[in-house]
Amino acid sequence: MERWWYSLFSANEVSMGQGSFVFESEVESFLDGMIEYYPNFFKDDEFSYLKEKLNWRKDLITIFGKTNPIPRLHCWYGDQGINYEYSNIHLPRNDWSSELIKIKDEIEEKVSTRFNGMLANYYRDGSDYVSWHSDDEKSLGPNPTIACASFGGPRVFSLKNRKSGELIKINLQGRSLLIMHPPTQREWLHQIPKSKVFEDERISLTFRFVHQ
Ligand SMILES: O=C(O)CCC(=O)C(=O)O
Repeated sequence: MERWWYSLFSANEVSMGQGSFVFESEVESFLDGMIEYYPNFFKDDEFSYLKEKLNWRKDLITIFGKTNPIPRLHCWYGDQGINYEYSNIHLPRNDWSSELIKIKDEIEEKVSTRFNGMLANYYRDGSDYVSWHSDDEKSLGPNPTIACASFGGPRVFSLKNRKSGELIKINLQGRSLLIMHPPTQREWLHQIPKSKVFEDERISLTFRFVHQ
């Protein structure tokens, strides 16, 4: 079963089925509050700063013996000693900038959770993507809260239930915040699928707490 929760075409316009209406609430919540979406969370779109100033990397990934570039750019920012690795890619740590700390502070205040690391992803166009996965690395503990800030153009974010295969899609807008509370990572996979239509560049910042 597939559900399109909604798509937002401009900051506050929501289209559902045939109709559209103005999105007035500050937050939409799905799956009994497990997922919260704040479409206009950030006052400013920090895309240009992030594109220019973050220490982007083009890493290689090996799957079933085949090595290819990862289909996006990425980089890791964290507290001293907080390192991150996924799919056998070790990401060198970068120090927080004051701009990143400001974004992190705003999110921590909303979520009432402390984060000590952030994985940034830069999707250059619709052919960049991240495939189905969950943020379930051991270092994140059994019940991680993941907060995902989006800047730049919109992209579809899909969630798939591990047991039932239920599919949910949310059109993530620039300046939005998506919070995945536990047990999202245990019960659902997520992805940013490849898109055949033109997509503006997008940067996501996913904040986590890494246990050392
Ligand atoms: O770009 C996104 O919104 C998703 C990124 C993601 O899935 C991740 O960092 O684990």
